[in-house]
Amino acid sequence: MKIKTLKFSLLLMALITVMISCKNDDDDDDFVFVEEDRTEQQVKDKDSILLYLSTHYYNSSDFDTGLNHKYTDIDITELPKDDEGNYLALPDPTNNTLLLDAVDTYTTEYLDVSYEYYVLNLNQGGGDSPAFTDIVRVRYEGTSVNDALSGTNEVFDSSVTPVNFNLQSNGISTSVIKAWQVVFPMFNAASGFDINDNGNGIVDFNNFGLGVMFMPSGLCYFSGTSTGSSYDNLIFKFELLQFEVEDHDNDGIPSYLEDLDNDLDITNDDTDEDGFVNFIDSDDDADGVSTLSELIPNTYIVDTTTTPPGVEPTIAANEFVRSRTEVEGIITIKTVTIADFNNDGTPDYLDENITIDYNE
Ligand SMILES: [Ca+2]
Ligand SMILES: [Ca+2]
Ligand SMILES: [Ca+2]
Ligand SMILES: [Ca+2]
Repeated sequence: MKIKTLKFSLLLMALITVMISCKNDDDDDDFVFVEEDRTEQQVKDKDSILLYLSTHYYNSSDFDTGLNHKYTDIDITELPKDDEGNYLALPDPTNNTLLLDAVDTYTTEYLDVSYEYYVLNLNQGGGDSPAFTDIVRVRYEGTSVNDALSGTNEVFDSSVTPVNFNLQSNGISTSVIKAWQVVFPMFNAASGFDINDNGNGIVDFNNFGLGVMFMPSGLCYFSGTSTGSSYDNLIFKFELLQFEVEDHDNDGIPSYLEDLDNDLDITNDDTDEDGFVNFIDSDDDADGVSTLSELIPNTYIVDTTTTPPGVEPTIAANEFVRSRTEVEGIITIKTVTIADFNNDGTPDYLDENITIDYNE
């Protein structure tokens, strides 16, 4: 039922898009929006970001010890200049480091363009790492390289309280920028947290991912104006606190596993070619048995009130937790496991010739 609504909504959105497009054709003769070429823009953006990284430094020695620094502890400062505006040497090099000497450089392909981006890793984090389709809980602050280079340092977006973002849009919810989908899986979430004893319910996270990303406009809003201007190269200071594995179509298969060709894009995998890609398709092989029913269900009951207390099961690599509840020391964990009835390497939920319903 939920999926039908989703499909209908997607169809509705497609229709609305068509209607808007038609309207534009009729009455917008005087204005033609032309987007910059992505490859050419990336060359300009790379120059801007490298200029920024070679003229700004951060308070590196503050991060030499300790695992719980905050993004608000990160101070990025422009190099001092002489009277003619020429940059001077790095002040106090014992405690400061030029960003260019501190970041790691990476490349990623996106929309047929090879993008270079830069990450300052101040703490990797001690927990697990999110997949590119998961929901992340973060604190962050966003500024623009272009602003900084022109002498302004406005924060266009931030959250000092933890906030959740889905790294993969389902086509209805708004999508985060590609930059976040690329960078957050490089870090680990917190190893754990303590409830603050002030009684205010505030949580102190331990050993979380902490860093700064320097991202070209093509991995951000590109020609969009969410930051106030187009083609902004963005800087995000961030803390990766927690994440939750996302299963967009709630079919039991985590969304990151619905990327069958492993190209880190789940919008191009459609086993049954019905127009609904696998991560929003509840019957991936169109054999009439839902994907969830083609997985083997299991329920574990763990009694932690006994002596010695019950021990939680090890969850297999092809097994996924659907729910977990704890009532008076009794933990109930419901899982599903991928089945391959005829052992041909294609799991039942992607094999249209196998129609076993494991819920019957
Ligand atoms: Ca894919
Ligand atoms: Ca499909
Ligand atoms: Ca699916
Ligand atoms: Ca099926």
